[in-house]
Amino acid sequence: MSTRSVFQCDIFLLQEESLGEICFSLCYVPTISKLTVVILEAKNLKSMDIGGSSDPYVKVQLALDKRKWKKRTTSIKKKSLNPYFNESFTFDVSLDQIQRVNLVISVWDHDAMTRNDTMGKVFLGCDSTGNQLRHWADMLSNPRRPVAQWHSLLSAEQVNATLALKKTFPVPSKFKENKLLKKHFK
Ligand SMILES: [Ca+2]
Repeated sequence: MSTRSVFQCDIFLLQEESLGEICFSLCYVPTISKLTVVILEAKNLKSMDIGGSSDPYVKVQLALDKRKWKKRTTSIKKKSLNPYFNESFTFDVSLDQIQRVNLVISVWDHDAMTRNDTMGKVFLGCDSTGNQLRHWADMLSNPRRPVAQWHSLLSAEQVNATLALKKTFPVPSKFKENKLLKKHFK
């Protein structure tokens, strides 16, 4: 097995750790510069509280040019691992800005006495890949039509690392091949 395929295997295993899934719809209307995100529902979330449940709510954040830009949150659903939200958020985002935006969706467990905890995260937009990028591209190619899709939640650490990596340390494509590393360690 080559170094590259071992690395890909590790990423696959990380993504397999189940943190549940979230379903939301996206709709962009370029003529009025409106992005609408509807948080529909989540399922199979992790239990965070004693008693085997959680009190989930969802944060909807926009990052423009890798900086935090706009943020909204849903209501809290008490004691549920399969919450139904159906809450809609509309943001002013121009056609120029929509090309440079990342949408970060995170699920949190509300705690009355202690700090709220993140339960999982996913991001879509100009820096996303795979399933997330597909959903984003579907939205852009179908203006005015809401496009709903399920997404597997990832750990907050994993999503933050991906976003931060691109922010501070863009890796040139030649390094991704690992040729330089192999040369060094021969
Ligand atoms: Ca809680």
